Amino acid sequence: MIKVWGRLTSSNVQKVMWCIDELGVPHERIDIGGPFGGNKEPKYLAMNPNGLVPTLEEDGFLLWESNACVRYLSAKYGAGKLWPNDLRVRGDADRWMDWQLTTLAGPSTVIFWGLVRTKPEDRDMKAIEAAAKKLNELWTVVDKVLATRKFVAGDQLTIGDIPMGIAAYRWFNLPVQRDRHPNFEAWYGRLTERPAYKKNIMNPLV
Ligand SMILES: N[C@@H](CCC(=O)N[C@@H](CS)C(=O)NCC(=O)O)C(=O)O
Repeated sequence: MIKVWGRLTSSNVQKVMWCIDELGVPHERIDIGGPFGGNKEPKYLAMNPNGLVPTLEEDGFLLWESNACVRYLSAKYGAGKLWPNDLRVRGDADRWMDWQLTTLAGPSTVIFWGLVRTKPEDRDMKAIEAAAKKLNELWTVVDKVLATRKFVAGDQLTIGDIPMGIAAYRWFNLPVQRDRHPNFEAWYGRLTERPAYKKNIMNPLV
C-alpha cells in the first residue's frame, strides 16, 4: 500500500495526490507539515532529511521530491496514460515538469506567499505585481503551445500537466491582473472537469 506523507494544502503534495487519483492507485495519506507539524521530528527526518512534504512510501521504498514521485508513480501505474510510451511525447511532458520548477515556481511563489501567507499590511505589492507581469509572459508561452493540442504534451493528460495545472489553479484563483490567454484558459477549463483535479486541487488556498 502506498503512503503519502503530507498535508493536502501543499502544492507539492497536491501533485502526488492528483497523480494517484488519476491512476486510481490504492493509497493512504497522512497529514504532516504546516499546521499539522511533525515534519522536523527525527522519525520523519529519517524518511526525508529535508523535513519537507511530500514523502512517498511503498513497502519500505522511500521517495521525496514531488516531481520524482509523479514520475515514479506514472511510470509504474500509468504507462501509456500519464506516462507516454512515445519517448518524444514523454520528453515533451517531462520538459514541462522541469519548466514549472525552474521557471514558473519563482514568480508563482512570490504571488502565493504574498497574497495568501502574508498579512495585508506586510505585503510587498511591487514584488507581487512584478511576479504577475512575469507570469503573464510565461503563460503566453504555454498559450501558444496549447493552440494546437488539448494538453501540454498532446491530446491526452500526461505528467507534464500536473505541476503546471497546480500553478494554473493558483493563478486563476488569486487576485492578480491576468492578460487574456484563450488556449491556456481552455486547458485550465478542461482540468477543472477532471474529478481528481476537483478533489485534490480545487480547494481553498491557505
Ligand atoms: N522540491 C520539493 C519541495 C517540497 C516543499 O517545499 N514542501 C513544502 C510544502 S509545498 C514544505 O514541506 N513546507 C514545510 C511544511 O509544510 O511544513 C518537492 O517538490 O517535493
